[in-house]
Amino acid sequence: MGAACLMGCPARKGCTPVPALVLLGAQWGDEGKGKATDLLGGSVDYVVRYQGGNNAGHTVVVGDQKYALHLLPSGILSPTCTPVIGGGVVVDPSVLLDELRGLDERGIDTSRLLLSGNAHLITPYHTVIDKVSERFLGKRRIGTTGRGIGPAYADKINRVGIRVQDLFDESILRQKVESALDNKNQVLVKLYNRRAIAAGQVLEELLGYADRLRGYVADTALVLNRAIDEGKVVLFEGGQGTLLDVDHGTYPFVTSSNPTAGGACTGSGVGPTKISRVIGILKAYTTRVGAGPFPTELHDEDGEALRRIGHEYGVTTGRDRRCGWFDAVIARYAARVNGLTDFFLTKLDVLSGWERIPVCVAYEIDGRRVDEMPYSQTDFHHAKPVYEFLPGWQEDISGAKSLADLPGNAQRYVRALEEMSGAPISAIGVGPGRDQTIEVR
Ligand code: 2SA
Ligand code: GDP
Ligand code: MG
Repeated sequence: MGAACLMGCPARKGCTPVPALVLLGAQWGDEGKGKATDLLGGSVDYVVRYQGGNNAGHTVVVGDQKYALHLLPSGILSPTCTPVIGGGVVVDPSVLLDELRGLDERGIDTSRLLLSGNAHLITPYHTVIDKVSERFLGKRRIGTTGRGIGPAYADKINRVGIRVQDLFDESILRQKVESALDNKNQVLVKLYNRRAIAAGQVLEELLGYADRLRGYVADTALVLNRAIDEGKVVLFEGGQGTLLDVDHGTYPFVTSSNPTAGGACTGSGVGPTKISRVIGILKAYTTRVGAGPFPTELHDEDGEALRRIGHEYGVTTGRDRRCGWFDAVIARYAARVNGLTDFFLTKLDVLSGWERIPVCVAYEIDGRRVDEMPYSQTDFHHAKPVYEFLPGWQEDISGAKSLADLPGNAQRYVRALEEMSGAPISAIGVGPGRDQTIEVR
C-alpha cells in the first residue's frame, strides 16, 4: 500500500491525507479488517477501536509472525501509531491485561495504548450471564461468543454499568457492584438456578486491576480531537460487521453495538464532519459465525472448500464459520448505510480453482424478485439467492502485485463485484501477508 495517500488512490502529487477515516466490515465480520488496518497503520497516527470488545478477533500476519488481537486496536503493531480504546468499547480488564502481556512478551511496545475512562467494563457476572442465558435460549440462541458483550451493553443502556473510571473511586465502585449484583443474583438464582455471585469477590478482583490500568487511562475524545486539529490522521477500526450491527443488522442475530460508520462517532467522541473516508472491507465470498439468516450459505462441498481454503474458523472461539457465495445485495446495503467511499476486496486468492463462481445479485422472496436488502426480517429469512455465474480461474494469484497480474477472469470478477456493490474497489487482498495486497487506482 502507498503510505502517502489514504484517499483510495496511489500516492499522487497534491493529494492530501484525510483527517479521519473509518475501516469497517461490510458483511458479517471476519472480512480481514485486522490486516487492512495493519496495512494503513504505518500511514496513520492513531488507530481507534470504537465498539465491541473481546468478541472481535483480528488476525494480522507480519512476516512469519501471526498475531490474533481481540481487544487491542490492530495499530498496536505499528510502532509509529498510537492505539486507542474509545468510550464505546466494552472492556474486560483481565483480557486486556493478558493481551498486553502477550504482546510485551513478543517484543511489541504496548506502552502507547490509551484507554477511555468512559469505556464500560465487562465484569465476571456479565460473562456468566451471557453464557447461561444462551444455554437457556436453547434452539433460539444467538450463538454469542460468550464474552459478556451483550450483558455489559445492556447494563450501559440501563444506566447500571461500571466504567473504567469507576475503578479509581472505591466507594462508587462498591456501590455500583453491590447494587448490580442485588438485581443480577435474583435472576441467576431464581431464573437460571445458578449460585449467587459475591459482591466482595468481584470488587476485590476489579480493584486489583486499577493500578495496572491507571497509566493507560485518558480523555481519549479530547486527545483525538486535538490530534485531528493538529493535522494528525486518525483511523477508526470496526469490529464485527455491518450485518451484525444492533440497529442495521439482522436483528436479533446481531452483536450489541454499532460497527457501522455512525458508531465511530458515538464510540469515540469525534464528530462526523471530521471523517472523510469510510472503507468497507468486503470478502470475495461470504461468511458468518453464530446463528441467524444467511441467504447464500452453502451446505455442500463448495462450502467445505471455502472454509478449508479460506481457513474460516473463529479467531476468538475457534468455531467453524458458515460459508457461502458473494452477496451483492448485502454489499450494496453496506455501501448505503455506511456511506462507503470505497471497498477493500479481500481473499480473492481463495476463489482460485472454481470453473464458475456464483454471485448473488438479488433475492427471490415468496415468488418476487427483490434487489435491495428487505427491511422486514421475515422477508430476509425467506430470501433465496438469485445467482449470476461468473467464469472462474485456475491460477494461483497469491503473488500478484497489480491488477494486470491477475488472470482475465479474476479481473472480470473484481469489476463485476464493483459494479454490483455501489462503491469503487480500491484494494484487493490476495493473501494474509502485508505485501499480498494490490492497489487498484
Ligand atoms: P456477541 O458475543 O454478543 O458479540 O455475539 C453476537 C453475534 O455476533 C457475532 N460475532 C462475531 N461474528 C464474527 N466474528 C466475530 N469475532 C470472532 C472472529 C468470532 C469467533 O473474529 O472470528 O471467534 O467466534 C464476532 N464477534 C461476535 C456472534 O457470532 C453472534 O452471532
Ligand atoms: P477481521 O475480524 O475482519 O479482522 O478478520 P479475521 O482476522 O477474523 O479473519 C480474516 C482472516 O483472513 C485472517 O486469518 C487473515 O489473516 C486472513 N486474510 C486477510 N486478508 C486475506 C486475503 O486477502 N487472503 C487470504 N487468503 N487471507 C486473508
Ligand atoms: Mg474476526
